[in-house]
Amino acid sequence: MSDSLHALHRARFLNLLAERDAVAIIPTATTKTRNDDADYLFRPTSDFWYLTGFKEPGSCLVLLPGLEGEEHRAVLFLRERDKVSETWDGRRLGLERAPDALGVDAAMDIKELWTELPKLLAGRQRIMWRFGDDDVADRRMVELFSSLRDHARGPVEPPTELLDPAPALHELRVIKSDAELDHMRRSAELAASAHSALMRHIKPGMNECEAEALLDHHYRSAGSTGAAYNHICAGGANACILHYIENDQPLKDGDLLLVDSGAEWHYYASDITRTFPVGGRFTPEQRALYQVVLDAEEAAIAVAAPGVPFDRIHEVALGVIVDGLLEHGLLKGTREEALESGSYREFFMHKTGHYLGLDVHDCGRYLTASGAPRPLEQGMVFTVEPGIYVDPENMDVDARWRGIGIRIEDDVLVTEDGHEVLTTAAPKSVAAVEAMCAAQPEPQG
Ligand SMILES: [Mn+2]
Repeated sequence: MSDSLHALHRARFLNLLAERDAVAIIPTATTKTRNDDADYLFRPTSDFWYLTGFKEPGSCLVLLPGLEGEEHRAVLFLRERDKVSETWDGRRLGLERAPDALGVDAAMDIKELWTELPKLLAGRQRIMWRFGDDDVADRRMVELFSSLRDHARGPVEPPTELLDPAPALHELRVIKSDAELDHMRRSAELAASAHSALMRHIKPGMNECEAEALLDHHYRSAGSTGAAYNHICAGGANACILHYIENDQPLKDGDLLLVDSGAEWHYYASDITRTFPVGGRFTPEQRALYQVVLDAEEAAIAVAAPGVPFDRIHEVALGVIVDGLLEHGLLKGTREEALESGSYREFFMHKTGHYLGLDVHDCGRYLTASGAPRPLEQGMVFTVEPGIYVDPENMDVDARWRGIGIRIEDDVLVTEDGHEVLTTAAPKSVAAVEAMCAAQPEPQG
């Protein structure tokens, strides 16, 4: 049976293509060598997965809106079945089973892609193809374009326009359907339970790598494809390195552990950050800054609703962070001066959130066509993730603050009249975090 989720996405995109009188050619990812003859684990591109729900490498989708009242057609190119290859490298769906399994109209051998495309594209003027992902395929596309032009005869016009499919396709991906939200909720719940398990598990003397291992164990043993991105498990001052992924240092009593990790479920991402004390109790300085970040995060989430401009989320969080930094003497002067000069950037150097979906930094525009901040819409999912990071070498602040890095991040769905936080199951108040840290670890299977 075909998966209605992907069939729905395909139908929507085909309608857009029909409006634009364009065909689209959407290849999946290419396999990448890790070292010698070992490859990185394959993952389809998000655009290809969105439209097909098919995860085998060596695949390409061709979408052909019907000409003059004909039906739209979806043609999938994929690897033919092969006993020897399947014995060595794994099962293949194959051409015969693909139409029923995936709901496409026809299946063709990927080896024939570049010889079949000229026939499929005959009489089409606009072709959507994303340049820049694969040099070899880009060259073949240019050759195909040129060959169609050279061989155009009589009434058949050659193609005249090559367009990027991303603007149209990525706009569809910004608004999540209920079926997509089911996957995103599952991803969020899985990540939230992993963060809770980690708070119970971590003790002084463990290593950051043990935090990473527990997250992987949690995700994979639940049947997820794994982590949605490289986990950040940053003890102490490592938290001040925003994309710290070495995760190989010992965890000390008195330090915080910042964990930024999300699960991937049906290739949909969650993205949660929690920061908790390795020894189970915040120091007064850690608690003070933690409360500022938490207040900022909750204030920013509170304003999320349809019609609110996306950058309002950041403005609200930033205001609370700046007030807190002033209150604790980390910043000098007034709120206006700090905002005007950007002096806060020493402690809060990133924005407060991003779209979330098949990609952790999901596609979609943050501005309207006229360049204004884009209003939130029902069905958008985005993260809210303010932070405070005090560089351990910052000699302008009192020594007791140095090396504290805190971020708190939740995943927020815009609903019809407000919002829903998808990641509430991960504790975040000071009391709830300390209580979870004090709880007994779950037995590990
Ligand atoms: Mn994030």
